[in-house]
Amino acid sequence: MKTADQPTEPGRSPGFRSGFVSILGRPNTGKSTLLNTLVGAKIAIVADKPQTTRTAIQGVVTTSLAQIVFADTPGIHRADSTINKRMMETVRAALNDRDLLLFVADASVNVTPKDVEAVDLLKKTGTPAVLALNKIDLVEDKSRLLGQLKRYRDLHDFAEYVPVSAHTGENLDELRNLIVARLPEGPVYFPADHVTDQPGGFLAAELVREKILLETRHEVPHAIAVLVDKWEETATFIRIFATVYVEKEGQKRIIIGAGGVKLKRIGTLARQEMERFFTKKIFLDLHVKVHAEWREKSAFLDALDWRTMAGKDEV
Ligand SMILES: Nc1nc2c(ncn2[C@@H]2O[C@H](COP(=O)(O)OP(=O)(O)OP(=O)(O)O)[C@@H](O)[C@H]2O)c(=O)[nH]1
Ligand SMILES: [Mg+2]
Repeated sequence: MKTADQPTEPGRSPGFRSGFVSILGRPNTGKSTLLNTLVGAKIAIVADKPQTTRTAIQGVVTTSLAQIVFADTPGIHRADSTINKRMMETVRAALNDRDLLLFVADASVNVTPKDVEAVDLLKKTGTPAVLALNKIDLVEDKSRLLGQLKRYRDLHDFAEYVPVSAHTGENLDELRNLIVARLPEGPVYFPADHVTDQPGGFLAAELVREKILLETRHEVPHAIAVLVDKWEETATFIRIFATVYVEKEGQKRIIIGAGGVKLKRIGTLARQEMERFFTKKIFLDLHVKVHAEWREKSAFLDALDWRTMAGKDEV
């Protein structure tokens, strides 16, 4: 499995379709889960908390007939802090120059004015959008889905309406085929085994953050950032030194837990998943540090984002 590859010299075969598709929607609707299922690899972290995804995550699906270059994005929300404003800048950037937009909505909750605002963002672009009404596995009364689809049809003239479940995989083949059918004929941008542009250090930091999100609640998930400080790799193992940043002493205590038990559990869960992804033995060394108001600090936010990662010295 390759990461951080540059596109190869584009090849082209007759009838081959390819293009760029952004995945957009309100927080927690299952955008990242959908990306992972479509790509067939866990490249974007997932949690039952809003604003899990903080930046654009690339995921590439390649078949013999087509290549879809997806960009998963942060959930559309009203931004207040510097980090939230950046997240919304990422969303806006992902609206431009795309062949298609994939709008993900949650079938298990009612449509709210915030969903209407989110759809308005897409409407302004004029780019065709497919609606994926996700989490249909949670809706027992399937007739409810018709009402939901109608609500979205009233909001926007979507190119397609597809009820799906990113968990069970229901209708995902159909969704993929509908997307491919709407892509132009084009080149092969990436080798067939390329799944993402994200560097290993970013994926590792994200996995640590995911395990913390699972273990914490209230304001703590939003106050966490993870940076890989050092990465030592051999043919058989990777040694990763990472720092978990929090904003307050109290949050540090929560993450470490009594006798360090919670931090140990977080480390074990993250390490196990890294071993599956990188297919090497992992040694993971985690430290927790307080960095007051890091969410407002531009240089620190640059270091967190895989596109602008500056390295620890510049943090
Ligand atoms: N039952 C069910 N749960 C789902 C489905 N898809 C996603 N989820 C759950 O919904 C929650 C949010 O999933 P994410 O993929 O992190 O959602 P997101 O839209 O990427 O969220 P943000 O990154 O915060 O915007 C997680 O608990 C997922 O397990 C689905 O099809 N069915
Ligand atoms: Mg996400």
